[in-house]
Amino acid sequence: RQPKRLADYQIPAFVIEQTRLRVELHPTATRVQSELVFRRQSAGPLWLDGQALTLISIELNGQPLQQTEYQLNDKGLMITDPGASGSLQLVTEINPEQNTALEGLYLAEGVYCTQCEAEGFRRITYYPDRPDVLSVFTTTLVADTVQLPFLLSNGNKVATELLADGRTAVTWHDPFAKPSYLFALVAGDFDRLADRFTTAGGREVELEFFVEKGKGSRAGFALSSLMRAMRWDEQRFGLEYDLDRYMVVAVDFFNMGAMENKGLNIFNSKYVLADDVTATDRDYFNIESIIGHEYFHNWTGNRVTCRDWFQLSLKEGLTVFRDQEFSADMASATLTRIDAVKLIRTAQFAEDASPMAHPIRPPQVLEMNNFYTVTVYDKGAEVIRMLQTLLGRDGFTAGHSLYLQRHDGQAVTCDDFVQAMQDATGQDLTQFRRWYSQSGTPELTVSSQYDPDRQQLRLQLRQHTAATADQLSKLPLVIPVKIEILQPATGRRQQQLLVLSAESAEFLFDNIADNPLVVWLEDFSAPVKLHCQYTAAQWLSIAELASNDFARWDAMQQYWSQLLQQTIAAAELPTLSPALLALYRRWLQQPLADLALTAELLQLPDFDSLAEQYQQIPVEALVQALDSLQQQLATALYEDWLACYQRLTVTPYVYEQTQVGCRALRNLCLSYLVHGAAGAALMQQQYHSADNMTDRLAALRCGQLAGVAETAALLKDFAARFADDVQVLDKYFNLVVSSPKAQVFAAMVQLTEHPAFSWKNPNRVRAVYGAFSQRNPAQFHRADGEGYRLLADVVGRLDQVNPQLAARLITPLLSWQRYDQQRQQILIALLQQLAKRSDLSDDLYEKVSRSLV
Ligand code: BAL
Ligand code: ZN
Repeated sequence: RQPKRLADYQIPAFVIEQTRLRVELHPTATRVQSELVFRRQSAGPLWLDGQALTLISIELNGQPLQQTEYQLNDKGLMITDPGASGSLQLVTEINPEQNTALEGLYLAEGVYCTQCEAEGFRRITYYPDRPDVLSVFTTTLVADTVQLPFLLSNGNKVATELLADGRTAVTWHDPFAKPSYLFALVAGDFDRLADRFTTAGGREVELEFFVEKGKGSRAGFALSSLMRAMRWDEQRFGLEYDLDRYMVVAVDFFNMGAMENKGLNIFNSKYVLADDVTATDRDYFNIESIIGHEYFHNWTGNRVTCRDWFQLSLKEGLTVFRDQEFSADMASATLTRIDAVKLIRTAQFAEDASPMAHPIRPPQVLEMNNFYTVTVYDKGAEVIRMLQTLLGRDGFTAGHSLYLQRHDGQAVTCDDFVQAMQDATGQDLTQFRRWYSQSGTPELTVSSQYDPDRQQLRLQLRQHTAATADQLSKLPLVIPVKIEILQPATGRRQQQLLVLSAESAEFLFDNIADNPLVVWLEDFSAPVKLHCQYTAAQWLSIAELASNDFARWDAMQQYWSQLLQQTIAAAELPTLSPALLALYRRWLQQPLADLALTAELLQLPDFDSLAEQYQQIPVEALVQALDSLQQQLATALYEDWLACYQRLTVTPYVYEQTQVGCRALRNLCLSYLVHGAAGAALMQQQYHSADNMTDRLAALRCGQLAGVAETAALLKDFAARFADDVQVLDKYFNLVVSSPKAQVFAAMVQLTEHPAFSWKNPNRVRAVYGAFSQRNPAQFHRADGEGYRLLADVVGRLDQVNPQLAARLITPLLSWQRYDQQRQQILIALLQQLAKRSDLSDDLYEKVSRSLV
């Protein structure tokens, strides 16, 4: 199998100026007529990608083409010389009902729906399915509108015609030239929720949400989030919406979170539907962030798109950065940052250490679906954030505007983006560009020396990036390091940005009167691993004194991580120091104004964050140490957890930040209290009295993770109460599979027999097996390999149904080098078994083969 390489990029031989589609919908035989108006722009044949299509007819300029005039294979269709310009008419047939891969056009639960990014359009008709072919689309959908009253596509609705046979033909025209990956169509029956938005420039926009019948009332928050996102992009970046309509459709069958198709976003229902009884604070946060993300793509992705798929981070890194900035303004800035950093430190650092390591602009790809990764998205966003830190907010905003102005309507590269930043600010970003081509996690080692006689502070910084699976040699990067110099004795403090661009550097600070304490990497100003030899007392001081709230949380993470490393190395269980207990007590008795931050400060790091410190992960030791710390904290501070829990008053549910913080802290207290004598009663009481999903679910989760026997009855009640609600059932599945007890395996078998479970629905499969592998370290990493075998079976079974999903689920099995000999042997055997299969999809083949190199 041949990967594609960035270095081989060539401009397409033909542009498609107009694309006219007529799609006659039928469950098993949908007919797609297309007319492509083409013009040559360089030498070469006209190549049209096509997969799983039946070609019915082909005409060039109105004349049927003979079979000798074109070549057809299972990847596409080639016409050697169609002339300098002309029009090609094609008719193809597809089977949406059989399409369980959920790429291209598929039919699920009575809704026709498309997913074309990255290469799904080629499953609808033959087409140059690459992002640098931009075309103006006119699309007619034909269907029985009694069954399918809403026939939607991109742009503006321009005609509706009742046909003689009783069907209806609805035509849409999108005036903005776009690549095929942004094409969408939807046909179905929905609840519709609508509103209007007036842009800063006075354009009236119709906003429409289409959701499962009966759930229209749950789309209100998403709709209001969309309006906030539209206003925010005007105010922060001066960007207005450009069409008369903005439509969002929510479906339960979807491979990803959402998709930014021009004027017609398609969303996974879980990121649209919310009300207080069924959605948690976290769900509300995610909905606002993803609604924002897809909306922001309208400029960063749609108006200016990618030249080729290697440039994916051009739109995704930038748009994740934009959605993070939006969430920081709408919700809590500190918590938004903590969330983003947790993801980098767990999933992204793990990806760097895995056989799938790649830079944010990968140089080669076999299956593009495998590169919608935390590296491309989230490390990509960190790279954009570093540009903002280095150039300043005004400089960054000027660069962003120049980029969009210069490239509006074009398909461009990451280099074009950096060039615009450089041109707008006059700063040389030559070395900075290495972040795009170099993979791996840089390690930043820092130290400080204070000379009291000279009142001088000397800071030393050194960077090193270890070889990764894809790349042996590494070069120094430009690393912005935000610091604060604290002088605890006098309370003086100064914040500073250091820029490390060589392998090592020293920085001198004069007039430092007292022995200082340096807070390193405020706000996680670069995606690096920090090595800093502080004592436990110093970490606790930073957690108490730093000006930067993120840095306070980070100091607690470093504190716990260091404690666990030391005790695990000594083969001991950790114990709690009086200083730690005193600090925790102070925070519990007098929480900070930001209760959500207080909750984060009082929470132990999770297994994955701690595991990232190790080349070989000591699974049992980490699980035991975390259990032990949880128990010790629960016991030592029992009265304080209880008093804090009882002091925080419960008010009728509203999703707003003060209440969110209050619930977070209260539920954290409960997570400790469930280990004590009164725990079960408190948990039951909270479960039954909650007027919202956040508190109800938290009660269940606390009980489930602590192994409280009474949880079983509550879980049963929960499943029955929400038996008809798949969004909530997914939460139930998550809970069941997070049980740290061995019975979880039998419970998972039962879940697959649940009437709501379907192997064809990615949400259900993720809710069971994705959650099991990601949230249950004790059972997933069982030494006898039972967890690994289960996941390998599931992946093997899913590959034929939905290869994209299978390849995502396999991720935790790939990093066998990170575990001990016994686990390594089990994992290698499982991967080898998969590798032997001749029918393996490209998606799975790429991952399995890279892991076995
Ligand atoms: N473009 C795929 C979905 C997203 O990142 O918005
Ligand atoms: Zn995106």
